[in-house]
This record gives sequence, structure tokens and C-alpha cells, in this order.
Amino acid sequence: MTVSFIGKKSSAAGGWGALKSCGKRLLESGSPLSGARTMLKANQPDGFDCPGCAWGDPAHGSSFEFCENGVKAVSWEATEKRATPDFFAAHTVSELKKLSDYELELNGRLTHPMRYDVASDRYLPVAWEDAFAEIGQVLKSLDSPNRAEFYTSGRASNEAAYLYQLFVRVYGTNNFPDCSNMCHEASGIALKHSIGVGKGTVLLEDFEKADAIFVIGQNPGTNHPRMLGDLRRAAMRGADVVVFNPVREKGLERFSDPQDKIEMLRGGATEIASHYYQPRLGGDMAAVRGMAKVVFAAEDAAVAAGAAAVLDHEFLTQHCTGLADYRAAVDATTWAEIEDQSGLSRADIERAAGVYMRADRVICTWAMGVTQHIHSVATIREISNFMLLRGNIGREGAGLCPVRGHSNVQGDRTVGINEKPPEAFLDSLEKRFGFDVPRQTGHNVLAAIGAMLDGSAQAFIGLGGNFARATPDSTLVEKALTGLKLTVNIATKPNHSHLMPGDVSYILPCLGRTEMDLNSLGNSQLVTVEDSMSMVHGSAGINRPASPHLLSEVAIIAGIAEATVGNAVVGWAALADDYDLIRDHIEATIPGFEDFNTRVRKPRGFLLRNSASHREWSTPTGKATFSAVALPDATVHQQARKGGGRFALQTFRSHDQYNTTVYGLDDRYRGVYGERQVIFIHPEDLKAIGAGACDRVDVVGDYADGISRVAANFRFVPYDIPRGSIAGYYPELNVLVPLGSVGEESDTPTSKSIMVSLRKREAA
Ligand SMILES: Nc1nc2c(c(=O)[nH]1)N[C@H]1C(S)=C(S)[C@@H](COP(=O)(O)OP(=O)(O)OC[C@H]3O[C@@H](n4cnc5c(=O)[nH]c(N)nc54)[C@H](O)[C@@H]3O)O[C@H]1N2
Ligand SMILES: Nc1nc2c(c(=O)[nH]1)N[C@H]1C(S)=C(S)[C@@H](COP(=O)(O)OP(=O)(O)OC[C@H]3O[C@@H](n4cnc5c(=O)[nH]c(N)nc54)[C@H](O)[C@@H]3O)O[C@H]1N2
Ligand SMILES: [Mo]
Repeated sequence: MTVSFIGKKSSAAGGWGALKSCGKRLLESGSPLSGARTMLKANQPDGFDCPGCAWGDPAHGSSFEFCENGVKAVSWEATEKRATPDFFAAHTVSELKKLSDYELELNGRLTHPMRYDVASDRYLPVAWEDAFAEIGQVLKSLDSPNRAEFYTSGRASNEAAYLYQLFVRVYGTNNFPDCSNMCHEASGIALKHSIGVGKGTVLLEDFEKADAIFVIGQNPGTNHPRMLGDLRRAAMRGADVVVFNPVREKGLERFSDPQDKIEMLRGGATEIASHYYQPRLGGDMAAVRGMAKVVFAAEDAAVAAGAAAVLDHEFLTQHCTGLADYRAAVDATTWAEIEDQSGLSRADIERAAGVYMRADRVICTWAMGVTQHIHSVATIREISNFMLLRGNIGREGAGLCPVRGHSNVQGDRTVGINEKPPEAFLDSLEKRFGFDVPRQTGHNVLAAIGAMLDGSAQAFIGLGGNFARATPDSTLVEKALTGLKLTVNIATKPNHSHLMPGDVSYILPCLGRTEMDLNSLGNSQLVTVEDSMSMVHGSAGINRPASPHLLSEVAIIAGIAEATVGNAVVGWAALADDYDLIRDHIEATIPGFEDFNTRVRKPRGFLLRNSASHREWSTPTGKATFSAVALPDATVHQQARKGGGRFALQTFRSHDQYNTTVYGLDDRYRGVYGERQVIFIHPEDLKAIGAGACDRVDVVGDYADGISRVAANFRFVPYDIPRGSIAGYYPELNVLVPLGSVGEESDTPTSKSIMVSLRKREAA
């Protein structure tokens, strides 16, 4: 453990800066008191689940886990600002389009259902019944249910998501484009192949026992701040934290925990990463393979010397298949390839592998730096291969941990938001509800956009999210949405997707997670969510709703469902009035939810059983399965290097945003203030292109598909990042992500592998 005392003006993540930022955010949100009160109920057993990230909650101790970005997420929702009908009357849609994402959401919470009026180019208030009736009428008029796309963002509760999928399947389609298609899709696919279940295998408690934690392609200081607390405790008790990230992220270097009074008073901070490696973009598979190569070499040496084995032979023999082929693939990969692709030296990779081999218990976590590349599925399978070598899956203190994004994205998939639903699930729906369940594979995000563009899709319903800004090729997606017969967005705040209306267009405002959801008897309704560790727990809001005209997501879905498919199969209104009844249906149709209504009312909820954690492998062979593929022919970085002044661009999050929601214009940990149009670049690269830090550039997409893609007027920020790899913020740079550039098998847009060139702007 290393604790460094670096004075009150600490350069560590967290600390006083975080506290100051929280206070500022609470004030800006316009409701410091209710905001502060609300925060005290976040992630508490009798409060609501924080709408921030999907990191788990501690099992013991009732202490409120403080997190700067949780405060931002909560106060952003609990704001007193309102986007009322007066606001929409005062601005045409064309005017609103000129606002940035930040300026638009700053107008606060939506208060009334609104319908787009083409003649005045404005949204006008409408009665809920009229909205439901017209939406139902348009959906019924389509010549096939497959012409409608039903998007879900991962904030929707299990109850809302289950009811949504039930409605959509009764209507007749499996078209479920979902934010996870752009997020952890590759993790789900890879892990299903490798270990038989598409979820992580660790519990929060495992972080207390691991000897080493590998953190690959993830920036928890900003995106999962509560994870930093767990990493910090691990570092303090001497566990190694090995980071792979092209960018030097401050939160991974040192963290000062605002919950630790002594550390705060002393202005101290704990060093998080014991080892920090900066691979080139997309170079992780090579890095992990390099480590596996070291492990095999150590095993050979141990055998030759008659020393203790390095591999866990008992585990490998009893539980795994495909080891010999994997070994052959590793042997066939040269160090030259590994070093070139990863950008790391053999010596560094040997050091990292040394940590792995010395540790009895290893956890590996990862997020978007791994999942948003062309070769993400292969990379995650490689991570799994590596972890299997020493039996690091399915035992205490060890395992795989894809750290999820949206607070309930994992739960939404569990309860049926899936364009390729398992047969068994469809069978159980059919049995329980007695209707002909659609069996045809539906659309993911990529297919949905394709269908909108070629005219085969005619309607879009968004259960939360900001489809147009989260997806690639923003300009094309706008065209796709405005060409539809119907666009409906269920939302809490105005965003740009609402400003791309189809022929008939609605914004339907819903309650947020922090708000009380009362049924007809005046009783508070409980919803449930599932975190990254597969814990399912209850969430009940405590704030007064932002407007008396809001409905819960569940009630809105029920309203649309009733108007579209009637009550013959399901009595929607009754379910919307008592979520316990929805949970009874979940229990009856999805394994693991036995006694759902009782268990969810226990503090901390319950764990959904994960077979791989118990070393049961639901793969075709019944074993954990090694993959054995060659490294990618070329990563984006290698392609960019081929010349022509090209760069490999990744798009990541600033410290002041939640996905497309921009809370502010600062990125404190990276030292950027008051602006978002920036490109992080190595100082030598700047020199090489003859530019200075103050020069401005247009970032130009470099794809031979005939589409011109330009993000105009960006400033350089010289940064500690590998040469040839550059970075900037999502969603401003989504115009550069080509729709056709997606992960193999996952279809995930390659938001971290974008080929660009930089065009200097003439000084104004
Ligand atoms: N406050 C806040 N919290 C959030 C979110 C938010 O926007 N704001 N978003 C939520 C959601 S939906 C998600 S999915 C998660 C996202 O959580 P993260 O995955 O942490 O999100 P990103 O900002 O995209 O950061 C990706 C990290 O991967 C690194 N990286 C990029 N390319 C590579 C690569 O090729 N190799 C390696 N090793 N690293 C790479 C980047 O430098 C960056 O540090 O956070 C969730 N939590
Ligand atoms: N270039 C690039 N693109 C990316 C990524 C990237 O790293 N780079 N990341 C991808 C990832 S990981 C993800 S998950 C997606 C995110 O994609 P989305 O989930 O579609 O986007 P969000 O920005 O999270 O959605 C914000 C909107 O959700 C609405 N909202 C907020 N709370 C609620 C609620 O409680 N109920 C309802 N109904 N609505 C609510 C608000 O109106 C807000 O405007 O973006 C992806 N796109
Ligand atoms: Mo995500």
C-alpha cells in the first residue's frame, strides 16, 4: 500500500475537488435542499437505486456511499427547472435544434405529454388518452409489426422493461434495439461462448479478497466512482491494481476518498494503480495474449525445473476445453506482432504477467475501452482464456467483471429486452399468456437504423435514452428518424432525439427514479433493478414528481399497449396499478426470480444465480471454452499508421456528462475547463503535424464509403496518450463513427476505433 501526502491542493481524483463539484452541481440544479435530502436516500435499502452507474452496493455497513457523479445524476433529475408547454410554445423545433445537448437538457424536466405540430413547427400539449389513442392507431395501421422499432435505454426498471417486451411481443415483433447494443454487447456474446453465461462472475465481496485486479479499458474515476472506493481499499491492503489504458486517467492513479475523514483532512490520497500500461487503441488482445505467452513460458520452465506448476491443471482438466488449440495459437503469435499491436514492450508485458502469476486470486474488470472495437468479442474471449489458465473463474476473490453502464442495463436484458430471445423464454411467455409469440430474430440498433434508412421501418418508440445522439453517423440517423410515420420518446428531459420528428411525433414525460410512484390507492410502488454483480434490489422514489401530469414508465407502456393490442391477452391497467403483479409474471417466466416479491423487499435484495460462478458451464460442451484465434490482421492504430496523416480516434466521456447528458463543460481530472470541442493528442504528434496547442482543427472521417464526415472546429489538448492514438468526447464526435464500422459478431459501433485525419483550420 502506498499513501501519498501531497498537500491539500491534491492532484488526486475525488477529494475536496469532488465535494466542491457536488455542492456546485446541487446549487446549479436549483434544488440544493431537496437534492441533498435525495442523495441521502440513494442506494440505501429503503430509498431508490442511484440512476448513475451499475456498480454494486456494499453488503455490510449502512453507510451512504458518497459519489460525486451519483450526486450529479440525482440532482440533474431532481432539478427544479421545468420544460413546460410555455417553453415549447416559445421555441420552434428548428430553433431548439441549434442548442447544444447541454443547453437543451438544461431546460429541465418535461411536464406534459407533447405532440408535434408540423404547421407551427412546435410541440403542443396533448391529453394522455389522445396520445395513446393516436400512437395505437398508427402502430395498428402498419402492415407488419416488424415495421416498428422499440428502443430501450438501460435506465428502465425491470418492471417497465418486462411490461414493454410483453407488449411488443403481443404486438408481434422482436425488434428490440437496445443501448446495450452500443455498450457491453461484446461482453455478453464473448462470455456466453467462453463460460456459458453473458454476465460477470464476481460479487463486490470478491474485491475484498483479490490479490490482483486488472482494470482494462475503463475509467472508473469518472464513470464508476464507487468502484474507486473498492479499488482503493484493495490497494490499501496491498493488492495490485494493474491498469491497461492508453490514456493516463487520474482516477486510476490516485484517489482521495471523500468518505475518509482522515485522508480528507490530511489532504492525502491513495495510489490506486500499482502498474499502469498504456496500450495503443485496440491493442488489448495482443497485450493479453502476450501475458498468456509469458504464463505458458513460465509453465514450461517450471516443468523443466521440476518446480510447482504455474497453470491450474486440475481446473483445466476438469473444467475446460480447447487449451491445446489455444496454446498453439499463442505459440504462433510472435513477440514482434504482440509488441507492435499492443504498443507495449515485452518487458512491460512480462511484468504484468508476473503480477498475474504471483496472485492467488485475480479479478479482471473491463468496460468500453474493450467493448467498442472491431475485435472486441475476440479480445474478451482472450481475457477469459487468460483467466482460465490459473483457474481464476468461479472461486472466491477471483473472476470476470464486465462493469456495466446504465444502472439497469443488465436487468433489462435479463427480463427480455433482447432481439434474439432464448427459445425457453419465448416458450414460457407463450405458456403463461397464451399468445403466439414472435420467433423471428428482431432488430438490434444497427439493423433498426438500416431498416429506417431503407424505408422498411416506419415507427420508433424510445423507452428512455437519446437514440439519435447515442448512435453513429448522427446525420444519417436524423434523416432516418424524420422519415418515419411515428416517433415516440418516453423521457424525463428534452433531448435532440425529440427534435427529429416523424409524421406523427410525441414526447411522453415520465417519472424519474428519484420520484414517488403512487398507484390508485395512493400506495408507493416499488421497482427493481439488477447491478453489475447480478444483485436484484428494490428502488422506490422519495421526491414529489416534477409535475402532476407525469406518468410512470410502466403506466405509459400500459397506456400504449392497451390502445394498440387491447386487453384480450393481458389486462394492462391492472398491472400498471400493482407492480407486484408484474413481478409475479417475471417470477413465472424467468428462472432465478423465485419468491420475487418477498425477496426484493429484503435489504440489498437477492443474487441472481450465475452458473459460471459455481463452475457450471452452460456451453455446448459443458465446459469453459478456450478460443484460439489469431490476433487481428491490423488494429485501427496499425491501419492509421500506414500513412496519410491518419489517426486512430476514440470517443470517451468527460467527467461532467452522463452519456449524451452533459452536466457541465469541465473535465476536471483531465484539466479541461469550459469546453468540449477538444482533441487529446501526444505532444510529439502535434509537432509532427506542425500544429500548436492553440490551433484549431476539423476532424475528418477517413473511410472510403463516399460519405463525408466532419466534426468541425476542435482545439488540441496535448496529453499523455500513445502516439498515433487520439481521443475526444462522445456525443460531439458521433458524426465521425460510420454506421458500417461495427464489432465482429457484436454489431457494436466502433466508438473507440475510428479512423480520422486532422485538417487545420485557417485562423479566423
Ligand atoms: N458519470 C458517468 N457515469 C457513467 C456514464 C457516464 O457517461 N457518466 N456512462 C455509463 C455507461 S452507459 C457506461 S457504458 C459506462 C462507461 O464507462 P467507461 O467504459 O469507463 O467509459 P468511457 O469514458 O467510454 O471510457 C473508456 C475508457 O477506456 C479507455 N480506452 C479507450 N480505448 C481503449 C483501448 O483500446 N484499450 C484500453 N485498454 N483502453 C481504452 C479510455 O481511455 C477510457 O479511459 O459508464 C457508466 N457510468
Ligand atoms: N461515440 C460514442 N457513442 C456512444 C458511446 C461511446 O462511448 N462513444 N457509448 C454508448 C453507450 S455505452 C451507451 S449505453 C449509449 C447510451 O445511449 P442512451 O441510453 O440512448 O442515451 P442516454 O444519454 O443515456 O439517454 C439520455 C436521455 O434519457 C432520458 N432519461 C433519463 N432518465 C430517464 C428515465 O428515468 N426514464 C426515461 N424514460 N428516460 C430517461 C433523458 O430524457 C435523457 O435525455 O450510447 C452509446 N454511444
Ligand atoms: Mo453504456
